[in-house]
Formats: sequence, C-alpha cells, structure tokens
Amino acid sequence: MYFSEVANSMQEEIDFGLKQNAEFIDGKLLEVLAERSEVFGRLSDSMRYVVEGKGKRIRASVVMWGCEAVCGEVRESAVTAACAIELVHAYSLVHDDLPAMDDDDMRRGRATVHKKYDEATAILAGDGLLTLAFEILAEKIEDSVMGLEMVGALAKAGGISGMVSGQAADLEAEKSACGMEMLEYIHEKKTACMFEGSALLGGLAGGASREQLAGLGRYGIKLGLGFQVADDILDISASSEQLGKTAGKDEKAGKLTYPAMLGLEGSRKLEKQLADEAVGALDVFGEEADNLRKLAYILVNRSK
Ligand code: GRG
Repeated sequence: MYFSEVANSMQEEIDFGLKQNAEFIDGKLLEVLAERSEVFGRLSDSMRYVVEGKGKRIRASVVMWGCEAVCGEVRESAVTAACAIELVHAYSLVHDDLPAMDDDDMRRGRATVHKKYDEATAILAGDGLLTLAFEILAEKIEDSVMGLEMVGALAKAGGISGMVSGQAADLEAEKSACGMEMLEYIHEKKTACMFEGSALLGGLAGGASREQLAGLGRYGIKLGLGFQVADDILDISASSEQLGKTAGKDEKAGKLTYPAMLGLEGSRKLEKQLADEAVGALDVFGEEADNLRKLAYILVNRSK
C-alpha cells in the first residue's frame, strides 16, 4: 500500500475510529479526575478545563491501536496508558502556552489556561496533570512489571530523553541560526518521542515481543516526524479557526520549520516519505496493525 493509493473511504473510516477513540478517552480522563478527592478547588477546576478541551487524542489512538496490533484487541491496560500519555501531552501544551515559553492565548479553540485562570494556576495544573499520569499507571496497571515498564517508557518519552530536551532545544534555536540537523533533533525529541512512547505503551499493554516493540518504536518516530512536518505545513496554510490555535505563529517568530528549510513541495514530499517509512516499520505485524497503517497515511494528509 502506498500513499497515492489511499482512498477517501479509508480517510472516513479512520476519522470515524479516531473520533470514537477520542470520545471514549475524553470520558475516561474525566473519570480519572473525578476519582481524585481533596484536590484544591481552583486547581481542580483548571485541570478539568484542560481535560475538557477538545484534543484530537491521537497519541491515545496510537496506544490503543498499538495494543490491537499486538494482541488483536484494546485491553484495559492500553486504555489506562492512553489516558496517561494524553495527560502528559496536555501538561506540555499548558506549559508551552505560558508567557515564558510560546506565550499563546488560544489552544484547542479556547483561551489558554493562564489566560482563563492565571500563570501560577497554569503551572500547577500542568504539574498536576504530569504527575497524575504516573499515578494512574502505578495505581491501575495490575501487572506490576508491565506497570513499571510503562512508567519507564512514558518518562523517557516525555522527559529529558525526549520532549523536555526537544522543548529546551526549540527555545534555544529561537535565539540563533540553526540548520537541518538541529531541526531534526528538535522535532524528533519534542514531537516524535511522544509518538514513539505511545506506540511502545500500546505494545507493552498487548504483551509485545522485543521485535514487535522495536517495530512499534520505529513506527512511532516516523509517524511523529510526519505529524510534525504536517503541523509546520498547516501553520502556514490553515486558519486559526481550523487549527484551534494561533496560525502563522512559526513564520512570525522566525521559527525553524520544515517549510522554511525545504520549501512547501519538499516538505510535502518528506511527509509522504515518512508515512511510507512508518508503515514499513510495521512489517512484522499482520492485519491487526491496519488501523496504525491507515493512521500514518491520513495523519500526514490532515487539515487540522
Ligand atoms: C513544555 C516540556 C514542554 C514541552 C512542550 C507539545 C509541546 C512541547 C509544544 C507545543 C508546540 C508544538 C507545535 C509541539 C509539537 C507537537 C504538536 C504538534 C503538538 C500539538 O499536538 P496535537 O495537534 O494537539 O495532537 P491536540 O490539541 O489535538 O492534542
């Protein structure tokens, strides 16, 4: 299957699957928050505000479909892990929007948390979401070895070996001229590591072999890079309404992006190549991995 063969029907099918997964995870995230008692009122409200924001929950779908690829079903442990990665992702968006970072007013079509509440509350809401992710893995994953492996995979994806280093490099890159190597480092760490972590969490939930985990990890990296190239293209080609966040920000801030480095045509070519490479990494799986395969093709072709 190659990019050019992707039919509209496949797009509709996978959009439907993503929507169903998102609604399911939205509900689960609210349940997780509701289970917590004694959370200070303003903090609790702000965390709920974040979770109620309409994210696409793509990382959650990668976890659930990663599990399905391995064992043919979406297990309860995959649902917990899907919630955990979305909590880490949500924290990162809240902190990224802060004045000290990207300084944004709009996220998921609404006011950012520091605009709706205040900066200190946004910092604490992020802290709360991040730690809650690890709390639910420790509490809800029955198999303690699996739980520990999931904690490690999530920490690696979201922490200093992954997203946090990508964000640090991104902030540094705004101050000085950087090349393609730096761009690749930033996007692999900031974006792709979280997709790699999602695929690995799904694999762990499904009881994957080492070979299967390696394939899923490679898939996640390629998918994440393709997702980022698409994000850079959308920043210059879509509207703020379409995206639910401020469009055109990268160019205005003189950010290092794929279209700035490779041009629009070069970027479109790269996203298709990355989708093909993501699908290639799933060779070790049968048709149980078809949702992941289809996701790779439609994600690089997205409009929001
Ligand atoms: C604060 C440690 C720290 C990291 C922030 C996520 C992030 C790192 C920055 C946000 C800016 C950005 C463009 C990141 C690249 C990844 C990306 C495209 C995030 C947005 O993900 P979506 O589109 O968002 O999946 P939704 O709202 O659908 O969940």
